[in-house]
Amino acid sequence: MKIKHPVTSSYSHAKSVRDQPSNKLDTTQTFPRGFYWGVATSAYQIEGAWNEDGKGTSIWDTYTHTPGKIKNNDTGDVANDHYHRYKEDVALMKDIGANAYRFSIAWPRIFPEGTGKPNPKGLDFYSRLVDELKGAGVEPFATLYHWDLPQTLQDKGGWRSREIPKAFGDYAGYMAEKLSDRVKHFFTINEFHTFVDMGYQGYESQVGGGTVTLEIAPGLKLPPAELNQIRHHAVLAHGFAVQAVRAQGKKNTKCGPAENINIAVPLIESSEHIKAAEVATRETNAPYLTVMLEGKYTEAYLKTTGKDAPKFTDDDLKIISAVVDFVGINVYRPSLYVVASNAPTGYQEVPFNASHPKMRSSWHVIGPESLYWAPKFVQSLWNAKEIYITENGCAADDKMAEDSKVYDTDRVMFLRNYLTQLQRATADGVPVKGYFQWSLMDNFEWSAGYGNRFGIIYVDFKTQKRTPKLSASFYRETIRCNAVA
Ligand code: GBH
Repeated sequence: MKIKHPVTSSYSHAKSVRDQPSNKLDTTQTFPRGFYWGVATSAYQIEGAWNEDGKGTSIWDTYTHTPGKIKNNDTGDVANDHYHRYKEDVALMKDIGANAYRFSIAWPRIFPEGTGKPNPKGLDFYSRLVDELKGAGVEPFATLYHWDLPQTLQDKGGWRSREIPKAFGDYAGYMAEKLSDRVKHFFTINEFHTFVDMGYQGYESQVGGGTVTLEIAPGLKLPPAELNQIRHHAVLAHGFAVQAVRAQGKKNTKCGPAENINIAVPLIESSEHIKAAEVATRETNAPYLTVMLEGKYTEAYLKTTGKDAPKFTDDDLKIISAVVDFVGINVYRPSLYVVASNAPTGYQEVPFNASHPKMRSSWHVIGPESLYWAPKFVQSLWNAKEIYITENGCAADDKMAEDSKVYDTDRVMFLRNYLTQLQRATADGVPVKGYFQWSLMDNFEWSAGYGNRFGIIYVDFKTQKRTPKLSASFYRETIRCNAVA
């Protein structure tokens, strides 16, 4: 019997065990028709060309050029040289069968000073990239901010300043005006939670035993009141951007956030624990997704922050909660919760056992069910009509074997388990429209430098040679069948 593959793609279907009647693909386990199977990257992590074609300096240029900040003092000066090799990289996406690509735009390439006069050469790069993608049948999804703030804006106070949200809105509107003839989906800001907490406070993570300090650019350590104000500015910037994309983009241009939502996973799947985890999801994301999607800070958030609560107006809340077309969430690790009827919150977070399995990154405890509960709660709490998994993936100790192949068996295991849970969510009717694997290729992993490899394509950073790993074959087969391979 012939199996129908819901994903229509231009490359020919190889024979696989699934095409044999005895191993017939169970169509109840497929993903929805028209599902976007994507790969993701960000500008600073892959582009290189840090001072080419009129690009302004970003806080990441400054930060990585400061000795001692990054492992091995690695920088993104050259990175994957994607700025010059984007055609080769698009061809690799096409070969995997990806039908979507999430990339980010470097704000200082477009506005070298953050505001004012745009740089046509910067825009031209993204315009050529988008054309290349469209030509390859890969739908472009653009992120407007993946942490590379123009240095001139940092010099004016960075995200502490209320001028940044306005400047971000102007830049967002400009990009929508220039690209929305071909780009139909814009993400405003990548990981509010991470860029604020790790950039402006720095904090310690204690998962599975050891303690690691997590910090990213600009590497400041501000007190709670300033931090809460920055959080407020970040969501305000998102709101201005949503309004601007809508005002200046062509009709049907869609816009939403890409947040690393704190994923509260019920440790035990019974109704009381599930309810507790749902409440925890709402409260632990109060200054980010919750205020964006509800238009108000929760009472508990305002109470716990007290005198350090952000200063805001009713108008701010209206802007912050500008209606989004979709909610993007990055899913890497769970936080575990149980019900706690005597706690004022009603829930309790459970620490990870020291032997809890982890991937290569110090913070990366494994929990496949986070890819079920995260979208599930985004739907149940906020009635999201469209959800994207804007990132999911892991770092592993990848080495090239003597036969020049990379056998990342652990990444295949990781992806299979997580994707099975995502399928469970779509089967439940959770409106997940697409999934972006982080990352297309190994790249500059922030403070960890080039040591932590997140790609499904291996990169030799001396030669820039790209080699698809075993996980790329797994992903190709998953896409081809529209079901976990
Ligand atoms: C994302 O960072 C980024 O968007 C991407 O650029 C990056 O390369 C990728 O994922 C892989 O790291 O509280 O223990 O979770 C997200 C991951 C989220 C990792 C916040 C560190 C804080 C420690 N980060 N997390 S913990």
